[in-house]
Amino acid sequence: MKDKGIFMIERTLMMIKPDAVQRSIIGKIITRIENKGLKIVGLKLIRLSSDDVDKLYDIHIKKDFYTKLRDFILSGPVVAIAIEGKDAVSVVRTLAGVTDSVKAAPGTIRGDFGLHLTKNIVHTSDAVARASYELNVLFNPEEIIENK
Ligand code: FUP
Repeated sequence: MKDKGIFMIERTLMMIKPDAVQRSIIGKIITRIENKGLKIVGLKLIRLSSDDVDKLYDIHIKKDFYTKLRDFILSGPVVAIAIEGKDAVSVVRTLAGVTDSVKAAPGTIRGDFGLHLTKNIVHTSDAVARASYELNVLFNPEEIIENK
């Protein structure tokens, strides 16, 4: 639990999902990260392997929606973004909005750009330890660089 007014410089992962890449809204999403004052410290367009998806979503593998989710993530390229800044994990999740785009508030990425639960525009890490794990799944160490 953080004290009031105390913040941490954190790193987190945002992944722009195939629906958003296909709709050519990569730039609009990246602009929101930059407007917020967060720093991009890693960025690439990639196609994930089935193994990558299993690692990224390991906690969901047994769930009934998993096959649909994996097929969707494999359906096209994604953009992996390593982000650094004050309380980056929670700030980036706030920028993304709640998981179901139908329910996500206006002003959030999901709230402004989508109407789906599975095709929900972006993935974001939900905790510092999880961010470290997920960044490691999608980036080689040398692909994340200082950007002061
Ligand atoms: P989030 O942390 O907001 O990405 O949400 P979750 O970890 O709860 O869900 C992971 C992914 O599974 C999301 F992209 C949405 C998808 N999902 C479904 O497709 N169906 C469900 O019933 C729940 C989640």
